[in-house]
Amino acid sequence: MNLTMINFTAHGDSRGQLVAIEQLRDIPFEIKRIYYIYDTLPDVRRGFHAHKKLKQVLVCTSGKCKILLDDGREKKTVMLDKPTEGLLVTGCIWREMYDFSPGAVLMVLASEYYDEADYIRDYDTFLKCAEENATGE
Ligand code: T46
Repeated sequence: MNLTMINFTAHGDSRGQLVAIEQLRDIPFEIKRIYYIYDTLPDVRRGFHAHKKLKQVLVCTSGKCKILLDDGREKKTVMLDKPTEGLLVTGCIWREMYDFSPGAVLMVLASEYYDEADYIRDYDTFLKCAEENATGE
């Protein structure tokens, strides 16, 4: 599984840091939705699903958290701990988010409006979708 990390430029000066994120420039899709996850307890695990069509970039703007990515053949874990770094997640990838540090904020830039029909929440159904993706069916 190839992971794509996107690095954002920090415009720092004596006052602090600023990161600007622009669709189709910094993000390889039009951004239709932004949501963020916060106030998450340290022992909480979220996600447990894949998406059919959705593309997303995950940025931990404050604190840190881990993202488990599973393409049905391989699992990889990514630590997000920089507000200047985004993780691109496209295709049929199972994801779990965990080990949120106190005060962590996970911001997600998404290519589509919220649509429950785009979620694959059953792991066996995900495995079929992942296999179809891998074989180009
Ligand atoms: C994903 C990971 C990284 C909405 O009403 N609108 C939204 O745009 C979203 C994302 C969620 N919701 C509602 C649906 C649930 O009642 O918020 C509640 C929590 O959502 P969910 O349980 O899906 O949250 P996570 O953290 O398991 O997953 C989320 C995204 O849903 C998902 O697309 O990739 O973050």
